[in-house]
Amino acid sequence: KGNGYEAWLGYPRPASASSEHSPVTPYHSIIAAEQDEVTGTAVAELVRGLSSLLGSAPLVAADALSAANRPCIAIGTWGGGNPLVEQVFGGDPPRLASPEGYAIRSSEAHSCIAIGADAPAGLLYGAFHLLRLLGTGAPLEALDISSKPANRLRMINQWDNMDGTIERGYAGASIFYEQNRIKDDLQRVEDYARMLASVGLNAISINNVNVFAVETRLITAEMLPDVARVADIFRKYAIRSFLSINFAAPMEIGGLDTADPLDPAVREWWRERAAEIYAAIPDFGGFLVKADSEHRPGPFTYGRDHADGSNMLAEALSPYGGLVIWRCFVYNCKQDWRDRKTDRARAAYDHFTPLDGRFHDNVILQIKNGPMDFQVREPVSPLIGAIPATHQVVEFQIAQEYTGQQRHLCYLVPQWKQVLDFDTLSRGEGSTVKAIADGSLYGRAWGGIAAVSNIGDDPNWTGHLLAQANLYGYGRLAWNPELSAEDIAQEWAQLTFGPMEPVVETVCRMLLDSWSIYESYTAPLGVGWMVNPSHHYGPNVDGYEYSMWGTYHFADCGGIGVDRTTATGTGYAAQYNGSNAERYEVLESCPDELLLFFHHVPYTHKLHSGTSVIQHIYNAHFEGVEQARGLLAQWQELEGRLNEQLYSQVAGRLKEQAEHACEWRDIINTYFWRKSGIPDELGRVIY
Ligand code: GCW
Repeated sequence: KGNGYEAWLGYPRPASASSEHSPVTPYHSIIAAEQDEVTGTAVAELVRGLSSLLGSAPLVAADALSAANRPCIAIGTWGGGNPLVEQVFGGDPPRLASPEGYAIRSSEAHSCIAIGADAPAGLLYGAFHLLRLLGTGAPLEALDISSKPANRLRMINQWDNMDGTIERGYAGASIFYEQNRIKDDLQRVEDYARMLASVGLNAISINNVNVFAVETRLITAEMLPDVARVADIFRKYAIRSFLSINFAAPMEIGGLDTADPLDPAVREWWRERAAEIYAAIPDFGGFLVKADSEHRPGPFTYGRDHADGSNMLAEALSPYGGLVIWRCFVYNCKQDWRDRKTDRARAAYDHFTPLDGRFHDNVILQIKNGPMDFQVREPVSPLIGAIPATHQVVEFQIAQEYTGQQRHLCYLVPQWKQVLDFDTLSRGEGSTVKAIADGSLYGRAWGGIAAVSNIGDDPNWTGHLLAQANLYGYGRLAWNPELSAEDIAQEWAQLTFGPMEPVVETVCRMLLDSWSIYESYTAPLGVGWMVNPSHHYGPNVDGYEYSMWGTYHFADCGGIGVDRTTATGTGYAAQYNGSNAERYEVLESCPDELLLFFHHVPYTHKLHSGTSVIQHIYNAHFEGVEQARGLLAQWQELEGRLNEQLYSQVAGRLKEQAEHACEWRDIINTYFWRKSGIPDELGRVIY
C-alpha cells in the first residue's frame, strides 16, 4: 500500500469524502445474476473498487427485489436473467457487434446503473469502464455508453526467462518464474492479470521470444500443468495465454534429427504437441515465434521460407482454433560494416512481401512499428500495409530499451499514436496503420497490436512509477486508437493519484513533454543508436558503428546520416508508397526529425527549422538537459501533496535522469564538435 503496487487500480478515496455525508458514489450495491467465472471477476472488481471508494464493501445480490438495494449497479448479459439490466435497456439492447463490447446506461427511474453485454468478457470491460468513471470523478448521471474494441488481438509479450531474468527488463525479476520453474505463488500474476484486463488487453505470451533450453520444454507434459496454472489465472480475466516456441524444438527435445517444416515427422511431432497442449489448456491462444532472427533457429536452415515454417505450426494448431503469431524481425545480424549495400531497414519488407498470400488463415505476422528496433524516432515500417492478403499485428515496445530504460521518463503513447495515425497510402489516402492493424482496411479477420511488457517484480511494477502510464496507455490505445495521448495521461494520473487538480496537471505535462525531451538529448534527427552495446543504456556514439548489427550513423568530418534514397543510397525510401516515398527520398521534403534516417548531409545543412544540423545538435542537447532538469523541478513542486513514498520514488529517478542527460549532452556535443570543427554559435561549453 502506498508504494505504487496498486497502480491505477487503487481507487484512492478522496480525502474530502465521508461515507455518510458526501459519499463518492451513492451506488452501494451490485446486482448480478450470472455465475460464470468472468462475470464473477467483473463483480469482484466492482466490489474492490467500490469498497475502496466508499470505505465499505458494497452489498452483492442476485436480484434487486429489496428497495434497500438501490441505488445499485446491475450487471448482466442480454438475456442472462438480470431483470434490472433488461428493464434499463428495454427489449432492444444496443447491438455491440463484438463479444467484448459493452453498454452502460444509468436510469433514474430504476435508480441504477446497468452494464450489459453479449458475453461475460464485455461485462468485465464494462465494469472497468464504470470504475474508471468513478475513479476519475466523472459525472454518472445520464450515462449512455457503448464501446467495443477496435482491435481483435490486444496482446502483451513477456520477455521473461525461466531463470527469473527478463530480457530488456528494467523493473526487477520475473513475476512468473524463478529457478527454472513457474512460481508456486502466482498472486502477483493474478494482480498483473487485473491490470491488463482493466485496460482491455486480452492476450499474453508468457515467455521470452528468445526461447532457450529450459523454456523449450514449456510445451511438454512435464511443464504443461504449470503453464495451465498460469492460463487458469488469465482466463478469469478473459485473457488468452500463448507460449513462445523454439523452432528447433523437434530436435532439441523431440529426438528428431531435423526441424525441417516440410518433413512429415516434424509435422507430426508438432501435431502431437498441439494435442497435448490443448488437453491441458483448452483455450490456449497459440504460439509466438521468433525464427531466423538474431541467431534463433528457423526454416532458412532447411532452404524453406517463413510461410513454410509458420504454416506448419498453423496446421498443428488449427484443429483447436490456435494462432501462430510470427515475428517479422528478420534481418542479417552478421553484417559487415564495410558493406554499404546491405541495409537492415530494408530487411522485413524484403523478406515478407514476396510471401503475401501464402500464409494460412491462423497465421498472423507481427511487425515492429519501425524498420530498425524501437528507437526513440523511426519512420513507420513500410511492411505495414504491404502484405494485404496476410493478417498482421503491429508490435510496440513498452519496455524502454532504447528510451531510457525506465530510469528516464519517456511517455510513449504520443509516439504510438503517431505510428497508428500514419497514412501508409497502401490503398490510397486513408490507409492508416490503425486501419491496417485492426484489419478493416483489407477486410482481414485477424489483426491487432502486441507490445513488449515493461513490468517486473519491483514493488511498483515498472521501476519508474510514471512508466506505469505506458502500460496503461498501451492497453487503452489498443482498445481505442482514437483516444488522445492527453486524455490517456489524464485518466492515468487521476486514477493513480486521485483526481486532485494540481498533481494531475503537473504529471500530465511531464508525461506529454517527456518523449521530446528524451529525444533531444540522445541520438539526433532520427539517426538512432549511439548507445552502449549490449545493454543499450547511456551514450556511446560509435558503440555500434563498426559492429555487425547494421546500425550505423556514418558520421565523419564532413557530415552524418544514412543515405537510404533510391537515387544514391540503399533504396529503402522506395519501400514506401507514392508521396510518402517521394517525401522521404527528396532532401527538401524529408521531415527534420527523420532527416538523418534517410539522408547523409553536411553538418552545415539547413533544416526546415532554419538552423544547421550541427547547431541543431548543440541546441537540442543543451536544451534537453535543461528540460530534464525542469522535469525534476516540476516534480519537486509536488512534494507534500502526494504520498511520500511515491514522491521520493519518482524524485530519485528524475534526479538520475537529469544527471545522465548531462552525460549524453556532453558526449554527443563533444563528439560532433571534434568531428566537425564547427563551434557552437552560442559559445556554450563543449569539451
Ligand atoms: O530489440 C532487440 C533486443 C533483443 C530482442 C530483439 C527482438 C528479444 O535488443 O533483446 O530479443 O530485439 O525483438 O527479438
